[in-house]
Amino acid sequence: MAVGNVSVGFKVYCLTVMTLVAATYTVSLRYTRTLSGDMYFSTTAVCVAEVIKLILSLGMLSNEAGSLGRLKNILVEHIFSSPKELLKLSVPSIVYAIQNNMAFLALSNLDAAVYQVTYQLKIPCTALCTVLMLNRSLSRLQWGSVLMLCVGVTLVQWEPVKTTNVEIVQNPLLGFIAIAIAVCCSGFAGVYFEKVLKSSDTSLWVRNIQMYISGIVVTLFGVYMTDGEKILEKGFFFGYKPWVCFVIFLASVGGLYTSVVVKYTDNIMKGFSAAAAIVISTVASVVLFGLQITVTFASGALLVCISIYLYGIPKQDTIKLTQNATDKELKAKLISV
Ligand code: NCC
Repeated sequence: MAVGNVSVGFKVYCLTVMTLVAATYTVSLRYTRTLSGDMYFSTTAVCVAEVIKLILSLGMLSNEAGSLGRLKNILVEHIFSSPKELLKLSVPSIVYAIQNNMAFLALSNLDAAVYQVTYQLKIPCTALCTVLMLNRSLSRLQWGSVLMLCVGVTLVQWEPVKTTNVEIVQNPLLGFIAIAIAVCCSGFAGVYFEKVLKSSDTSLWVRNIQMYISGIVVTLFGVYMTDGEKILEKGFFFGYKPWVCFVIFLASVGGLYTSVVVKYTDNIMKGFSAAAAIVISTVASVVLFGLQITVTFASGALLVCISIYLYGIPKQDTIKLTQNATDKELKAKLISV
């Protein structure tokens, strides 16, 4: 996976897996939050996913290194002797920790389909972060499509969709606030990680390990602060039914595929995948939760998909790096992406 040049087939494979995982993840997470009975602590789920991602990344790195001796050298050089790099990667890990917890909060209060569509607001946010942090500029069509996306998302919420077979107490306002926070976190952390990854030749798996180490510390802090007392009483893995383990598994695998997608493709591809995930999770919500789709919702969802497509079209040709970009290596790498 870590070779510099990869085939188109491999990129399509990564995007497909990421999209299917993302769609399944959203719906499954929502399902676990609507089950009656003992409810698991979502903060522990976020933390366990970080641990699994760290273990899997170590496995991928050892595969890349080829021998235990080389793996040890890489770990000493990039992890144990690089506190500065660890500190650098702790920034996105803190932001992702907040985002991942917000996803649980939002999906405890909103339908999977509403969440998935509204969450696409991360695209303008990512666009803004890209312009500000990567010194890129966007075409007028791209900004226009960003506007169209906002209209689409507004339409989706205009006439609330009704669920028929979910009987839990929900607070939609809290759900939307959680999405707003997740949107900002996703945009910032995604662009920050991309910048760090593409501005040096350091392996993706090393970068992931650096990020997941602080991710574990940060999410453990979240566990302690939010559910500490209840966990002491009921246990860390309280309420871990098979579906919850499945959600954690998806969060881990999905996170790793996301990192591969960011390395080998770009935000355009990620946008297309997101559009596909909306359609898949909407269909799944109809089947699983009896979601009734209104005409307004359908038009809004369609606008969202079209805008994601339009946003993607010109990007490869029209991205211009600003004159004052100083990091030549980063510049060359961004053009080649
Ligand atoms: O929101 P999104 O991604 O930007 O969140 C990125 C997720 O990937 C993890 N990550 C990122 C970089 C990295 N090097 N390692 C990682 O593990 C982060 O921890 C974060 O969980 C999307 O673009 O829509 C996408 O959405 C998520 C997920 O559906 C939403 O965040 C749910 O709220 C998808 N994740 C999964 O399916 C597990 C992601 O694939 C795509």
